[in-house]
Amino acid sequence: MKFPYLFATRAVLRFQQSPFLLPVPALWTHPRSAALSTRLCKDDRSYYITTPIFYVNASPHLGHLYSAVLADCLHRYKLLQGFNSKFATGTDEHGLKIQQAAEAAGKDPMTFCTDVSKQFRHLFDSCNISYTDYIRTTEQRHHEAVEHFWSVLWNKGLIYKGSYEGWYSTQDESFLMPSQVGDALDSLGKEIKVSLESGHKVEWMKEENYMFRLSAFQSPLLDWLRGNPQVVQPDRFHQVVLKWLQEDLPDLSVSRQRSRLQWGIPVPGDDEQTIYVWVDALVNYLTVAGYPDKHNQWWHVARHVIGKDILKFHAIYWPAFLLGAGLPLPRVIHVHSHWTVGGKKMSKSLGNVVNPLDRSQIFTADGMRYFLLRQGVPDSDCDYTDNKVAKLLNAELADSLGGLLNRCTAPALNPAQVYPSFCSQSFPREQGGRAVGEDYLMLDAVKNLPAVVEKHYETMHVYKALEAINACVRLTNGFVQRHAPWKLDRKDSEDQRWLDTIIHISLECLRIYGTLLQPVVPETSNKLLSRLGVQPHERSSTALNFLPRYQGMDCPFEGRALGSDCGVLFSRLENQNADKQKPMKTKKSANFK
Ligand code: ME8
Repeated sequence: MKFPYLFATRAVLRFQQSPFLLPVPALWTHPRSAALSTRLCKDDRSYYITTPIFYVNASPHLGHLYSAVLADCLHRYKLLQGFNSKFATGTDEHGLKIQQAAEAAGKDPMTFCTDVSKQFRHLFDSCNISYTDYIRTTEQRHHEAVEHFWSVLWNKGLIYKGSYEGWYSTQDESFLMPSQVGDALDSLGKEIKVSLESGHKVEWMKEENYMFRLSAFQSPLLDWLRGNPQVVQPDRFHQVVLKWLQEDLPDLSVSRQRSRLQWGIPVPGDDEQTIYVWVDALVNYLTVAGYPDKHNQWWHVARHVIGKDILKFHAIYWPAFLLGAGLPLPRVIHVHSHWTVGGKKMSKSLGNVVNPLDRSQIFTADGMRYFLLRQGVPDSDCDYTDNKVAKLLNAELADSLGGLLNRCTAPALNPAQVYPSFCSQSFPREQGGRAVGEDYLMLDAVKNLPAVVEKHYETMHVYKALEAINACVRLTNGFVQRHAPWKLDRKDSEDQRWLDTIIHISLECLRIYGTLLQPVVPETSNKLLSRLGVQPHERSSTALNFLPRYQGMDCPFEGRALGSDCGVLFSRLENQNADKQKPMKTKKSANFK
């Protein structure tokens, strides 16, 4: 993926500056104090995470679900840690492309937006996306927030009347420099100009409108990024933004003539102009936080999950607007790469769009969540196939994790259906019992797992967290296999104690895995923890003390009855050759002894 230099030249932008152009007001004091204020509140237990708000011009696809699942995972993880977490998603409903899509559908824009927005909401509800706020930019609360935000920028002299002449992509709702535009042929063989980055058609636009003094923010933005090297993650995207900012940064057109764009919020005090859809859209994050009156609790802890396609809007325009308005900047912008299909971007014309609702009905909500988070790598694009989903889920959720639970709770090994006792003579802290060297290594790995997982969740490298959990599940399966408890003689009391110890340790491992997996596969984790008899209040990150009996402490679970058997943990998907997009049959997971 190449990132074009978005601000290569100023030549195409010609604007007349307002005769009343004010100096940038006290701007130079904001960047550092705003950035600093993001570091001061270390003990604050508030957490605020957002997804992009999605355009309603088309139905949701796999990529939209991916962003939502990533943000949901972080939100759920923070709740486990005892944070007061707010999580917002929603739909972006204004702009020319929505106006045109509604026209094409023969619906009035509001009905059209409501219909598609409901589809997004239904998808997210079906996949257990536990948002605390679902925002639509057509809501009154948002209208008020945008008007207020605009007025603040206007009153600070950061917006002036000018004229814009240049390329515009309606599909991307984005202005482009000539260096970002190339030649192409449309479906009828006609020559057109397209955005080199997105491939979408661009048109020459010449309009009187309002301009934002983006150029004044070049150096404050550079200071902010250099002073906060973790603010755009992963680092490769941080570097991309730094590079863009070293190019020219022209002022930005922030309105469109109302005669061309009616579907949007009018510029306060000028009914001839509509606010640019990206200003409108970005302010959604503030609206949810309670702007303009009640945003303080949330705004200084905001973090955004976005796809790489909208990096420029979030890492340049948005912080510049916020600095201009005197508001703190986001703590982190978590950027992820894209899902492709057959190595290509999903698009209606290629017919390769993956419908996430269909897929979640086939693979289950947890199955899709697990797949997306296990295979999705923020740094680089990933290719989707149904076959990969089936293979991964069978191997890791059905066989490895489900098989382990099955083994350790099977009535043949655990007829009393309790969390059995740990015997420290069988598994002493120093060698000498029945445990071998590899068993001690396994205990170390599981003990360290919560810290490893936390580090990866925090940086949104969920796939690494899942890789680590899965490696530990394999170690525990190896432990059970190595000691073959089904071969032990139950009539021999020493054997019985050792058998109980093996099962106790394995259940403790499963308890840690189930607790750590809650943000990723909430239903499966609930099933697992309930089967182990772990109560809801025993599932937070404070409960991640692994195997207290080995440390010489009491274990609250020892001797407790297991929860009732509620069937296989995760059903195997029978048909591995699933790319024909047929619904799959499921069958019970492999039954180990
Ligand atoms: O850009 N793989 O909305 P949008 C992974 N309304 N993620 C993908 C993806 C893919 N192939 N395609 C899209 C907009 N996404 C604006 C945002 S925010 C203030 C306004 C995800 O419907 C990814 O998060 O085009 C991307 O940034 C977003 O959807 C774009 O969604």
